Amino acid sequence: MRWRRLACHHTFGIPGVHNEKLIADNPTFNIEAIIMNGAQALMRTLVNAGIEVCFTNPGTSEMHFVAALDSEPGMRAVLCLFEGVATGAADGYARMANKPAATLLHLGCGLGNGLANLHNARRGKVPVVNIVGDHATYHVQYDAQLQSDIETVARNVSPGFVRTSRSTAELCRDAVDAIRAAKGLPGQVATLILPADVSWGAGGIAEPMPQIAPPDAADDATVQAIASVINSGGRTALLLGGRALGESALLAAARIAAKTGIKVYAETFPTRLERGVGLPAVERIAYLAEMASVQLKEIDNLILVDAKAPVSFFAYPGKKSYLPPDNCAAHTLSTPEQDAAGSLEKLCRTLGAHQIVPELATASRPGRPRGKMLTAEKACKAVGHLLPVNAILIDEAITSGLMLSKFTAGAPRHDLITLTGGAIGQGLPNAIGAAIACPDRPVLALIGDGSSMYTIQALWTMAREKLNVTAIIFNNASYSVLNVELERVGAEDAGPTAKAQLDLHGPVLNFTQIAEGMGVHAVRAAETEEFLDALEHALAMPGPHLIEAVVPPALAGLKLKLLPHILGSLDSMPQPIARMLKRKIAP
Ligand SMILES: Cc1ncc(C[n+]2csc(CCOP(=O)(O)OP(=O)(O)O)c2C)c(N)n1
Ligand SMILES: [Mg+2]
Repeated sequence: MRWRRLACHHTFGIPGVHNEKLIADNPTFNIEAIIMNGAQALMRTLVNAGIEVCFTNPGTSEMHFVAALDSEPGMRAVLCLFEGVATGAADGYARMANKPAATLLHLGCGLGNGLANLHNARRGKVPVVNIVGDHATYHVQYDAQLQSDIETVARNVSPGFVRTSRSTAELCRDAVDAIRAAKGLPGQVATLILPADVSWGAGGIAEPMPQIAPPDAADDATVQAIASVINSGGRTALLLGGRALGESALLAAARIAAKTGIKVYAETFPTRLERGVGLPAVERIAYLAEMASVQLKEIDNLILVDAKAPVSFFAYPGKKSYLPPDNCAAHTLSTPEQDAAGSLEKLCRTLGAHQIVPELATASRPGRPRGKMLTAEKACKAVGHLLPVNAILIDEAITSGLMLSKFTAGAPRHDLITLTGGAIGQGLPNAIGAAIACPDRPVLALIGDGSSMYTIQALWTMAREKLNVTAIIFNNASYSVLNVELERVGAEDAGPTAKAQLDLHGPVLNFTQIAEGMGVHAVRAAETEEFLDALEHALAMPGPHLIEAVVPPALAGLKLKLLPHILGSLDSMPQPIARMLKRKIAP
């Protein structure tokens, strides 16, 4: 009935042909195949596969896909005003929904604008399905203005799946391959390039939900071998990454630790870490390589669970790149292709630890921060003091977030999302995706001022979609962390021009005005009480909200001067003192 009605009113993308005539002339034709163009069939295929959200920034070559949105109520389209917002939103969505969203991007330039956050998704093993429009196949030969090599742009972030669909008939099978590539483990960014004529062509055939085999846990021999390593008596640590940071994996790891006394670490920048009251507290490997070396110093065996052995974020003259000690052996319990939680549970049973009561974080919120002037530390303390139950916490606060983990360790249960690939501009877009994936959960995004400006347009989408996000932007008028890096790389003779490249004074950004200009309620807080009031208000009222925390850089003055010297001497200090200093500087 619905198809009949549609058939009478549309040309279904077949230029110059009346549908009634098409149907009359082809009585044996699959009616759905006649009436769906490529874009409509693709949309249906995505929805069939459980892809229900598309973060869009379209152009002319994507117009049939845009038009198809109205015929597919199962797809929520969310307009983003920069491609980096769309890709970061898809990343945040998948981290929280456990399934991919689609992006809709405009040719090579649009995809290129979205690359940094696709890079973060790739590093986080997060599934994303990019639909990138292209010129019609016959138009390519004319080398029109927007013509570019889209596949080359895509390959860097989508190494496992880049395909230009060649015909409308094949489009949905291509889409299924893309969805399979994205959703299988490890999750990845898959890019399907959609030429305009493949999109508007008639005869699109929607595909059903693709079947994806569940991942296997580590095999018995591997589990036995790892159990022997743990029982061998050497100092052993588990390093959990990727999908080993969810509740069941963490509980299994904590039981193993309670039974055997081994240490448990989490990777530096988790894709999604479940933490807070009732869950095991795991220590993350520090960002600063010298501190990570302190954490790893006396370890003989490092057991990797969906994680890589830690390496320094950057190379520094005279410093190590690979951080485990020379005599430490790395063993793999489970790879990113495998079931991390299942592997840990198997190991737990093999070690006879499955009945052990693990150590869990107990409720311990910090008190209300005091003192008139707001600092980044006090803002983090306020977040720990007020964090609502079941929050999603996004940390791109860079130096201003140094104390965040400490102050939220005993907060109610929450998820933590971090900057997996180091490409800043992730946090605000991630907040959009997380809020859409989990509309009933409060989202708090803590973002550095410098980082926020890469994708500040995210605020507009938050307002338009009425998302329950509280964005806290730390206005320290600086790329503060780069001052630390300037010292660490040994570029001592940096003059005023060099320093100006790290300084955001003149003009100082006014995030409250920026937010209001995009329809987001905003408050500027330079005092502790103002910040607390603003946060209490934001958490009590539906979002979005922006709180501009005007703070001095967390690492400045003497602290900044001393840091390189402390880092340089950690290795030669007695281990308890080195550990104590590490906890003080970056808990
Ligand atoms: C895409 C990208 N561009 C540039 C950088 C280099 N970078 C790292 S941190 C940083 C500045 C961060 O400043 P802000 O967010 O204000 O945090 P703060 O250091 O002040 O705490 C820059 C530019 C990066 N990591 N990623
Ligand atoms: Mg800053």
